Amino acid sequence: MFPRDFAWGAGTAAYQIEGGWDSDSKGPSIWDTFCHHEKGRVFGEQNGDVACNSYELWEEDLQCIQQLGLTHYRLSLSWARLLPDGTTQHVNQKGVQYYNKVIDDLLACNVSPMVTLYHFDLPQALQDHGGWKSAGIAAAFDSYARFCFQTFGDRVKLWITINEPYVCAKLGHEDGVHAPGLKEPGVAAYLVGHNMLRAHAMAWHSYNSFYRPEQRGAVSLAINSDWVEPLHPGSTEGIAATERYLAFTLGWFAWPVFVTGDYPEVMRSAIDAQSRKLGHSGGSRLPSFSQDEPSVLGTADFFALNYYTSRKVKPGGGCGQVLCVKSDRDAVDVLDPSWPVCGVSWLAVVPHGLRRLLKYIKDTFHNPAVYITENGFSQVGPLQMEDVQRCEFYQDTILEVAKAIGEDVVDVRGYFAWSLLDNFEWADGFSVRFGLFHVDFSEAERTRAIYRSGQEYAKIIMKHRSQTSPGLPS
Ligand code: GBH
Repeated sequence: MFPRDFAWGAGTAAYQIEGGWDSDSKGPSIWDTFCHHEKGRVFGEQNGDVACNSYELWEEDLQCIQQLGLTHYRLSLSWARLLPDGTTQHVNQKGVQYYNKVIDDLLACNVSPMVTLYHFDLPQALQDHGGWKSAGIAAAFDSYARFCFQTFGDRVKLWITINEPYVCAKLGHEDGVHAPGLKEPGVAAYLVGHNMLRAHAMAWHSYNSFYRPEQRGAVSLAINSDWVEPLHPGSTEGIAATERYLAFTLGWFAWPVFVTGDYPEVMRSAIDAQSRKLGHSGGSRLPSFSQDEPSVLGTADFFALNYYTSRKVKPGGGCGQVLCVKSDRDAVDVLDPSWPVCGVSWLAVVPHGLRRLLKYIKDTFHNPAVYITENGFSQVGPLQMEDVQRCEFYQDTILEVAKAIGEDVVDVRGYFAWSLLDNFEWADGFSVRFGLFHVDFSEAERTRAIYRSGQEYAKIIMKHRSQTSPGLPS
């Protein structure tokens, strides 16, 4: 059912698990600043100062990884831990040592690392120079990426440059609910998304020219997308709204990289039409790619998808007389009442949406190799170690992945559960738990304990690994 070398993984991100926020001369990141100084933005004024304390407890994480029988582990590097002021002028050797140990330990246990360079935690020093809104950020990211390829690329063969540019752009610079907490609707998100694509493309070209010949790895960016369908399948407006919705999430980043080197046409025309309607003068709010820079087209060696949920879509939504992404998109999403919602309000459980999205990706983006780099199920409120719903969720979802491979012939290469551990869930703090392992945040030891769903995932992995390699020693 699953290819023999299928990647069975789980993921985490540096700020969500590491703690050690100022240990060993780590520099502050925008999430440190956001949590420490912005009142009322994060649940219970919580922060990632300690989180799971993985900076000190890495070996316990490794035990969890082994207990699950993972073949792959996805982690992110803290840019400000490696380069405290964001630049390669100052390298923090303690940070290098930490990640060297993590990578070496994984390999010693026969687990392959997938490494994300950027998972929401920009060095504050770079934010002070304009952050992702400034054009210069792309070169800074490229230097950081080269440093990482140079330092870790002899052992790391799967790279994600940027995690979820959509979330950084929209939640961080339009809605202001993520760091850096800017609320500059209708303009900043497009600029930030653009600079993230430029940064990603520069890093991919650096890898391709200078590191790939020797290191032979693969580089992509992780794109988050819900599966969407029209609320009223017979409505022409509904179908058009659904297309716009997809263009403004998945298409925003995948179209330039996989199809044309530019944004989806429907996205630009919708933005420009809205600008005209509200009398916005000046050029398009959606930047253009310069001919003088290396193209973003073709800068992904595989498709990295973060999928959590599905939506029904109808036309509408906006911000009155203010320009914003929502009104540009002119498409609102609603939850189908027949879909159960787990934990957080946004997460409707729709495993079949993943299969449909995978088929859509195959058909739209030229049949790429796909890694599902995140997928998970949260719990909120009364804690259940016997989390049977999440067990079902993983069974159902992995079955849909199997159908995508077996029946729709999508080239899926791996599946990464989100997350290895309960962790700092951004604006929701520690109130939302995505882990396969429970972490007790009330005590200093941060004890990890496997959930029933962790045991279930381990069983699934064991079953498939033995089925897919008949007769071979593991
Ligand atoms: C992922 O994003 C992140 O990569 C990961 O770090 C995180 O822990 C994980 O999700 C679980 O949340 O509150 O109505 O504005 C997933 C994509 C997009 C899902 C934004 C939540 C917010 C909906 N996310 N969305 S709302």
